[in-house]
Amino acid sequence: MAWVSEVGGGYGTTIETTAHLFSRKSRYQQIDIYETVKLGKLLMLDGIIQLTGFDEFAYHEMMAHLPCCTHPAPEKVLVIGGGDGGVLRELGKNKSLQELHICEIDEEVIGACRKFLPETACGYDDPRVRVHIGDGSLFVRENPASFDVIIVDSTDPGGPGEPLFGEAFYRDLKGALRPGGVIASQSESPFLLPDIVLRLNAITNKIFKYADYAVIQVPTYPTGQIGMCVASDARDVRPQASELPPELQATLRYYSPSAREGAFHHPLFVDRLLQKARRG
Ligand code: SPM
Repeated sequence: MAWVSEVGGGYGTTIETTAHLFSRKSRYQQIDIYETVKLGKLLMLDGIIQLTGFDEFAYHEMMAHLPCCTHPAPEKVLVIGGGDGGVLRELGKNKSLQELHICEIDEEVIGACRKFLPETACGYDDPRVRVHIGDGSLFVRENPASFDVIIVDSTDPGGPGEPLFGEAFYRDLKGALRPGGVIASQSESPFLLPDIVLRLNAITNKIFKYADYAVIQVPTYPTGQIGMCVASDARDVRPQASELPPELQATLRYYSPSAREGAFHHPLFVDRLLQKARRG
């Protein structure tokens, strides 16, 4: 038995493991996959918890279905990052989507997850999936007016995901949307990283006509939650624009119209942070 930790900001999250299934330094980052005592499989990149089998459904359902339900009729979706395949798995449940593109910089993350996390990486088996290996920030610049929904499933800033936290990238994201398009991006925890939450919300409010911030409960992320920016030039992003088919909704454990509504309601300190972001 061994305990592994994500540490930072003066404290840490520690998980008890039973086996170290995969460990490799790729060209971009350190990739580790563990079997744990209580939380199923654990994926870490550069020592940062990306998912556990225990609660990955919460993050992946919200990141996939919330933006797709913000668009009235999405057909073509792009995931940037998300090499573990969890967002793809959720998108694959939506049969009205026609093309599921993913641009992941680190091919070795995909290979490791397909081998050791098949419950999550099964998303790659969908025939609508097209995999692009490369830098997501370049991919969106090179593919203008191409997608109805773009989902940025990044790790934390500081590693290979660093370009995905800047204003230039968000301008390119907007440029890669088709008319009516919607973006959603991993936007950190307001308890843990309020400066990043402020920065990302200031960017989305500046660039898009409509922008908001939703929080997802994910117990194994430090502070137990993570946020997502949602933005569009076409419509307010809080209301649900399209329904999931009942047979899809029945497969879910987190996303629902009421969970969506609740995710946009915040405690005071977060509301104040978002007001500050709106002022720029
Ligand atoms: N598909 C799952 C990938 C998850 N990406 C987000 C992980 C970031 C978690 N960081 C939380 C902040 C503390 N380091």
